[in-house]
Amino acid sequence: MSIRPILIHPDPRLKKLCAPIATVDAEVRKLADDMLATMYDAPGVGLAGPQVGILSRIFVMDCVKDHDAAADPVVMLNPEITWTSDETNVYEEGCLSIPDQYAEVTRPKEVRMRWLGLDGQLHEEQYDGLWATCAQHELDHLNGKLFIDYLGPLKRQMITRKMEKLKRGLARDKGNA
Ligand code: GNR
Ligand code: NI
Repeated sequence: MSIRPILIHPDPRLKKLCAPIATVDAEVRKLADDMLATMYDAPGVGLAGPQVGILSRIFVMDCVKDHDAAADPVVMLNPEITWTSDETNVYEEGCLSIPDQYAEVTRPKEVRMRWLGLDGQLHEEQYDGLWATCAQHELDHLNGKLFIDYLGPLKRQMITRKMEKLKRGLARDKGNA
């Protein structure tokens, strides 16, 4: 299991439509393992392929907040939303690719997801609360969409400028290492 570097916005790879996963093979299982390790290390509650530079329709999530509770890692391949509630929910969202920036996003409160599991079987489950928000946030990543795309242009531009500045600093630090 290895921790992979997380891409920081703006990056063209975070804006791409990701391709479906054709077969569940050893490479996909290794990728899922690495993504879970990377997510828990960050720490975050979700991580999508493009965030580690893999433009495939895969994401991982674990929204168990209670540190004493058992972990509940979920790996979704080729995920689809098959139903959304009319009722919406506002969540203060963040993203590992947009560090330390948070904003309220309105989304359906509940979603029904269908996906291919690492077991090669189709799964379907309904999610609520942070799980539902996270699943939608991750699915957006597979379609090249970030939570800041739901904000007004001014807020989005302010965050993007901060991230450009952060990346310039990181590049400079790397050069001086
Ligand atoms: O760790 C994360 N927290 C989070 C909080 C509210 C809504 C969505 C998320 S997902 C985020 C990790 C991430 O960037 N996944 O793509
Ligand atoms: Ni994200």
